[in-house]
Amino acid sequence: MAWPDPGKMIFTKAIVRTPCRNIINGLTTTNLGPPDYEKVINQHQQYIKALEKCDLEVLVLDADEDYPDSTFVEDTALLTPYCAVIANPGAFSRKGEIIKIERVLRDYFTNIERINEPGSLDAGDILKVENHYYIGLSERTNKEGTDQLVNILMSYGSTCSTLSLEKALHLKSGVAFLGNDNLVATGEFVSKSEFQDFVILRIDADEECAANCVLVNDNVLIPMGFPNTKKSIESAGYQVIEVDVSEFRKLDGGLSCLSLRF
Ligand code: CIR
Repeated sequence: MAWPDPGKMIFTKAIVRTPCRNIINGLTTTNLGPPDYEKVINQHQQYIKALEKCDLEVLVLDADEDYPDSTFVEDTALLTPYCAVIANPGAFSRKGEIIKIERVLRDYFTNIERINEPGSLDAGDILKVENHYYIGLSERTNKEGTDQLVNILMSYGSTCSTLSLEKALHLKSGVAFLGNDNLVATGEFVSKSEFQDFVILRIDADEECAANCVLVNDNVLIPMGFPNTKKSIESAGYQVIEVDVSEFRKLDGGLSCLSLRF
């Protein structure tokens, strides 16, 4: 079957989930302490405004107290121009998040695919570069999950490659594609052979959190408080919108994790 050329991704919609009060019990590898719920809600609202500024219609799902990490919706599904792939989160406490997300995605996608046990996959481990998908093998995404995803994506005419993560939680914790061959990268990703054909905008260790930025139509959303990253992305010709996600960072979350864009 011939599938349409993905071309430059123009997003029109985003799905976010209101953080639940139970977010204070979310998974974390940091020692930054629990997030402050009021600040969390405030930052989430600013995040929604930033997406709207990028001309996205934002669907805001209700908070789900059963799942402390459920505001990090990006991990639950991979949305492509051809299908939605429902992930199978690698962390046990997050597995059930996919049930409600699938119900929502059914309104927007005809083709729904799934990663099944024993495969596990967090969609934060997938970096889309036009019609090619880089898939990170991480603590959350295993070989079986990766193999299933490769089969699914290839059946829609896409290409894939996999790479192993050494330290980062998710692939997109440390790398972002900004179009025009530009890749923002930090830490272990700067020297990965898979990325050497890109123009790498290198983010130094003191601003490593800022590598989790997102191109949304004509803007790049970056986390607030990282002046060198801001300068470097602006110098590459992008319009930047800063969003404060410091409370989410306490749970290893960043900008991309907070929405599904399509
Ligand atoms: C977790 O550990 O699953 C959440 N606390 C953070 C998820 C962040 N998601 C992402 O980087 N794609």
